[in-house]
Amino acid sequence: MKTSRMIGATAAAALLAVAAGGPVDGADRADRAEPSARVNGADAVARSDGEGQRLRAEGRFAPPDGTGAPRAVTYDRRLVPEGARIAVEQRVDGAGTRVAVAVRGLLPGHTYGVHVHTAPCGADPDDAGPHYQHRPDPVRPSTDPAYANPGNEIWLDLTAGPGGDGRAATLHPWNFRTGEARSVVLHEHATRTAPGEAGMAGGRVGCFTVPLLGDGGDGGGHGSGGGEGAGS
Ligand SMILES: [Cu+2]
Repeated sequence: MKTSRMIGATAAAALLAVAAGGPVDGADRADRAEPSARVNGADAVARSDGEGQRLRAEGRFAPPDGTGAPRAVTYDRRLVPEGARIAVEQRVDGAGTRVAVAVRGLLPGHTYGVHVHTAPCGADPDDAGPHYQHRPDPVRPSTDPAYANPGNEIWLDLTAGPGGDGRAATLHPWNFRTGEARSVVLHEHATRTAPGEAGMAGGRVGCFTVPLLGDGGDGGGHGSGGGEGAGS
């Protein structure tokens, strides 16, 4: 499972560079980005090409207000300052699912636990639900390392650099069940791995709603990870 945990900063950069000019990779350009790069104000764009499907979503953190939660919501303005930015990019192809996250404007030097969760963000940090698991743990909350591990979940822990920026990426040989992976949550510290606390990363300090691409129910063959070699 170690091999699926991180594909490294270089790969993350490559994945996030696919859509040029986003607010994280080019924050100074974001405010004058071409309107055509967005779809009716919904800052998530999905498309298909010969290499599979891609999705890119970007957001700017803001606190919840009386009408609900913004798409990127901060629950802790010290660790996730208002105005900090996040971009999530996903690629689904024969190799499986790649997810990359890039942030800007977080607390320099701080390490965040970051995971894909099952539900959209809300005004309440718990609204995002539990971690997405490829093999669901029958026990909740899931703190058994047999299930709460970076091969069975998407962990994107990152440490903000001196300028508050950070990035992480993963590759898993499976795809999400459609509609069951809907947010990326930032937590207050790095993700634990010991039995009884595996997957825990402290309080939820930020959340970004992303309609991550699933297997689409097109036969269900993706979930087993068959074909394409690779293994692990
Ligand atoms: Cu989490």
